[in-house]
Amino acid sequence: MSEVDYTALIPNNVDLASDAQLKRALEAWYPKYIDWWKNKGPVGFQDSEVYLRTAVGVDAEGWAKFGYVKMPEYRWGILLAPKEEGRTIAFGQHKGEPVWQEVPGEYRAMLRRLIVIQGDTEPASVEQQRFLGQTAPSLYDMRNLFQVNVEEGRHLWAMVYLLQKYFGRDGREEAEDLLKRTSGDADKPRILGAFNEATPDWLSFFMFTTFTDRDGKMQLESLASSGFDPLARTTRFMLTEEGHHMFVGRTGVERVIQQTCEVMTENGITDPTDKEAVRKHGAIDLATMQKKINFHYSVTLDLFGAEISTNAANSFNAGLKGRFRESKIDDDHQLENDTYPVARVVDGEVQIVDTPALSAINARLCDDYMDDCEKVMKRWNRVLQTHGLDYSLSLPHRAFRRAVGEFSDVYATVAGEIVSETEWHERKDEWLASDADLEYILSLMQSETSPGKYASWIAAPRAGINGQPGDFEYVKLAA
Ligand code: BYC
Repeated sequence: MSEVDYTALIPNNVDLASDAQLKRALEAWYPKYIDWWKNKGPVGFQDSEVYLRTAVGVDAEGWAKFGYVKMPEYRWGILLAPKEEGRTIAFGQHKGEPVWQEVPGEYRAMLRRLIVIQGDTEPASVEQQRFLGQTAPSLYDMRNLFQVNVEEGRHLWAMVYLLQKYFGRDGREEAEDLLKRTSGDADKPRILGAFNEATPDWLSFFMFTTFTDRDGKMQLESLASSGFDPLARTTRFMLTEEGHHMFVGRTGVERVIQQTCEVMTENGITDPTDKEAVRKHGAIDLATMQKKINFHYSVTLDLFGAEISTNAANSFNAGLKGRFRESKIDDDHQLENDTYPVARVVDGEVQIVDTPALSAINARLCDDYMDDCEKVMKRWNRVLQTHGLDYSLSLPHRAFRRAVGEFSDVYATVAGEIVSETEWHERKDEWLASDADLEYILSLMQSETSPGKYASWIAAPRAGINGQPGDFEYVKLAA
């Protein structure tokens, strides 16, 4: 079944109507979810009509319809990519066996942990972004924020479905707990570090959706090859939504760069490091953007876990979590005799060390992520080149400012040079936005709600959503 049943309270393509127990569990969870949405989701705008897309099918083409929706009435649902008949496990010790339609008993705890961690990030990001609607630089951006938010909500539904359908009472308890932890909360924080950081301004939001949602893509890609078929099918559909989130981030930052370049060109500013000259015109200087890149990228690298990880080796071996685009990799997909080059600290410097490939699964995924991020940097730098600016943005070294893994015990510069703790702290303003920089960004966060108008620090997008014209009213603000 690939069409989505919208007549049910919970839209779905999993024939929920025929599973009374699951239907009851999900219907009992629904009001708690709505409570969470209203209390920890977007502040304000709950009565506004937002031009949102809703999935109506899971096929590659035409899966979404667009229309005005009040966010609490969004049709969150359970959508799985179509089942592939005859699918077999693609990697690990069970390679070649039929995929599992039920949870394999021996891997129950491991699988539950992966699903809970994935599920925990989704509401966390909504919580992190909850105040941003109030300072949106345009209605177009506000609508994109809310689209991202409702879809993260749907991704939570996706994980809750798996927990409630396949993990019995434990699963129901985990589903409740997903609504109880809160981003940044001192007592009950979200599980992973980056999801407890604040997202106080729109540049942070665009950086987050560029870098942290891209971790989402990498992790979902690895789960999309899972031998546990319901997880693979769920994550495959989530990936189609994730694409838009990264688009919002990448083009968001690109538009900020574009605006800065235009301000520099129009006002004859030739020194890219002259931040005051740029700020005088209400734009964001390039050096501060570089510092924001340094922060968001390094925080996100930590989300890959330790480069060398027994957890990752076990979940690969078990056939639960593969690598990025596992089926396209040309090797035996079991890795028992393979090695992988991992960057480690040896004798006070970063060296590449051949390591058993199974234990280096996280390192490899992180490398693939870095390659993907480099492509983004190329696109951003193209804007600078087009404007003839002699400046380029770059990713910091993998060892910079790490809290998890190989580099968590050392202090490294953005170039990867290991320095003393004292030197690092003395120099950190060279690499990270200072309080004054962050205050400047915050001072720019004034909402712009006239259709077709944009705040001073960001350029208009190249095209509207779903082909809409430039002055389209993406959010009809409630009176
Ligand atoms: N913060 O063996 P290790 C997304 C814990 S984003 C705090 O190094 P492992 C999204 C770890 O839990 C994608 N704790 O790592 C984006 C473990 O604890 P226990 C989310 C951390 O397990 C934007 C211990 O340290 N999905 O979708 O190999 C918006 C040792 O762990 C952190 C997933 O991550 C950290 N950063 O790999 C919305 C996929 N890192 O269990 C959504 C599911 C590690 O020993 N998760 N720890 O107490 C996983 O695959 C793995 O759990 C991880 C860690 C890749 C996260």
